Amino acid sequence: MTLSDPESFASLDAYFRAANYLTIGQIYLLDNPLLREPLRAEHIKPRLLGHWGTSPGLNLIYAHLNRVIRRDDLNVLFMAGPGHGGPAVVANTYLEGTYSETYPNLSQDLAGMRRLFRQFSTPGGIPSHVSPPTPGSIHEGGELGYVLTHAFGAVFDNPDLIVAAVVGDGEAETGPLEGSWKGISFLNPCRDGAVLPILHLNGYKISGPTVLGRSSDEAVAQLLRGHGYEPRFVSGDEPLKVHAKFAVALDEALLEIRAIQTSARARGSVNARPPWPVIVLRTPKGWTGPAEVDGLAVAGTFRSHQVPVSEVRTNPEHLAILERWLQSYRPAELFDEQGKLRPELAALAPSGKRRMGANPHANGGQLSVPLKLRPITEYALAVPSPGQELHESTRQLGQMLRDIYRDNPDNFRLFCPDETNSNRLGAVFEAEQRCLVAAPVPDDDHVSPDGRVMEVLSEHNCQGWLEGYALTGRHGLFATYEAFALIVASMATQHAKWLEACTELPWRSPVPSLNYLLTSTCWRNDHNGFSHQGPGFMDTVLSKRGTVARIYLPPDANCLLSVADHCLRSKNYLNLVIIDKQPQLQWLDLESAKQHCARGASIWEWASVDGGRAPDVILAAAGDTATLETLAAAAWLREKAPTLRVRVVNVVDLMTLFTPTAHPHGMPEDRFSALFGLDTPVIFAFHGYPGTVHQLLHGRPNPQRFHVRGYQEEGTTTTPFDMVVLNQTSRFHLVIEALRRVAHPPAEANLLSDECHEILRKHAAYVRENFQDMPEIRDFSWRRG
Ligand SMILES: Cc1ncc(C[n+]2csc(CCOP(=O)(O)OP(=O)(O)O)c2C)c(N)n1
Ligand SMILES: [Mg+2]
Repeated sequence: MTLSDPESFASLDAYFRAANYLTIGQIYLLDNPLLREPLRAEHIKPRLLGHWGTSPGLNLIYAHLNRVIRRDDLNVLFMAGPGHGGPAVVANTYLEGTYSETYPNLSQDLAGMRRLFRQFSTPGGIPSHVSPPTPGSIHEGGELGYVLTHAFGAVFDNPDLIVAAVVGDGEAETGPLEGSWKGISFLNPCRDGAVLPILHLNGYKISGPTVLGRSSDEAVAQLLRGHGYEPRFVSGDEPLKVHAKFAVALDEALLEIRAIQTSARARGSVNARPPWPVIVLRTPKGWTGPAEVDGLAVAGTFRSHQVPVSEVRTNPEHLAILERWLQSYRPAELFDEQGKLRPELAALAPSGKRRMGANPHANGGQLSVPLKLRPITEYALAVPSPGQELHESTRQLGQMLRDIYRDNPDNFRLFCPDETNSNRLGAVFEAEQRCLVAAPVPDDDHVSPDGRVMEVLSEHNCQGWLEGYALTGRHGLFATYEAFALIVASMATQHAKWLEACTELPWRSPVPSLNYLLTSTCWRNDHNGFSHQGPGFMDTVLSKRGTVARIYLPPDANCLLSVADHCLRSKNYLNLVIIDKQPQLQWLDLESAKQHCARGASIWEWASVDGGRAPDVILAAAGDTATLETLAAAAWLREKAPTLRVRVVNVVDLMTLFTPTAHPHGMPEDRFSALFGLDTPVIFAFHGYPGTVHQLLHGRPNPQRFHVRGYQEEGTTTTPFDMVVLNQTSRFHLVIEALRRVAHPPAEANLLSDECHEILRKHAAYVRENFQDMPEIRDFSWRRG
């Protein structure tokens, strides 16, 4: 094969035609898969669903990647940014044989092809995107913008892997995609693999033109060079010529990748970001499809985005267009009598695990090695008596993460938008550096191209890198400000959907969970105020299926360690852990913490005053600040209303509040009533929005007896106690509510409520005068006895 000679690409072009044919077959055909009889309306699906426009580009790229994988024995993962080109990737995995190996009834023959076509975008079949059922995929591409961030995540610590990542020109307009070009500044060619972006400028999004599609090559080149890439352009609309040009560009790009890696690995280090290659491919949208339908141009326009000819069942002219279109690929030359791809074409695909649909990294659970975790006793705080000492709980976790780095040198990464220190996780820098592939400057603090602490001020990249890292079988934690986790609420939703869909596919091995640590919470954003006060991410996770979603609100350091240990061992979950980084009272010794976390929620006997009898009122808490206020309220009542029987319940695993039918962690009814009674009033102090708890309690006995206090969008830059006062969640609000709700209020109830109101008035005046909380608040500790 001479790369410069278009004619030498005849068989590769045949493969490309086969993929295009199968793509269209999936979108349109119910029957008559190889057009062995004239096409009739009854051969056409009643509902035409899918996306043709992006597909020929994906098919071209896939075919060319096959060529170089086979030639050079490369380890390549394919990611389609425009994941709406699902039928194209399915077509290719079918052609290379992985589809039939994964789903034996979709055999490589006429009957199998018929089923392949019928299953696409039909009830009981497969979705239209590059979804979990597609072998070789870890990127759905439904929500556009994440292909590069996933690609970088997949190649970190995978030195042998190349991800070919197709970026749509519409997708390139998204914020996350624009931010993800920066991945190369965090990619160390000595120890990481490579990402080859292929920017596919087919000119259009759904119905409008694209910015880059309408930009000159020079403008696009400047943009990409500015991002640190060296672009190569391929354009055209004659397949053979495009093949020749694309082959040259791909070969050169791979040579560059190899040169970058070889020289960096020979030196053993890098101190500047090398210019990584990118291919810019300009081919028409819906290329090789019908030029015109009903007098309107289709190929090369936005009209090819989905289904270019749509009235095929009712309009004989449309039917004829479709038939001509399908025949234009000359299927009889491509498939044999049995409907199998002809052997000389099948030989163009790589074999075994080198096939992109069979790449083991795309089924990362198979490769996953469990983390080495030391016993958490090494990081535990001694808590001889509850509520006596203040500690920054996340510091203990920082020590645990430090040792995880030490013991798992290529299997774990922390992702964080530059808050590792501020989140008190700084102990990791005793073992690991921040990553930046750039020349260091003297005042850098633990920054190195060899670093593996991933600090990038892009929550999208933190999330996307961790998704890519975890889906390829490795472990990680994303630590971020609570309010700004909402930036990735949509990505988290997509990842949850991915995991949810995977649980229904036995061939997909479970992958390490996606772990979040939300610190700098709404209650203690002392420096920042209102913009930084938002606990809403919890509600995003709460809405996901119980098979994948977990939320933990450890009240102190030892509970945090227990929860973290559990999460880092778990698979296929979104684990959300919320705890603040500020000094906080410590409640449980490690053993009690472990038991509490294992139960998910328990009565804190030592804080309860019920003499073993049914309580008058239950004070419940979920969250660190909520726990503090609840215990302070319990202490106050113990002193001021000693006859009142008060039970204190703490909830660390929020999902236990759900009924067992709503969530697998949901407490059975007898356990729930053992904690919360059947008709006892419950004053529930909550970390997040009060409505969240009400939602969880649906279906529990007498849910109206739960009176929930929590964050209600009140806040500013103020003192910690003023925050709980502003949100009516302070100890005094809890006391007032408890006295109001008990069936038989103690004689002194009214006086005590008045006293609470008086203290709240005093507080308001005090903080405005003294700019700090009153001494009795600042110095609160749990009284023994
Ligand atoms: C974040 C996001 N916004 C909007 C959409 C709706 N959408 C689906 S396809 C598409 C156009 C994509 O254009 P492009 O990336 O150029 O892909 P291609 O032209 O290859 O189809 C849009 C806007 C989406 N899927 N994701
Ligand atoms: Mg486009």
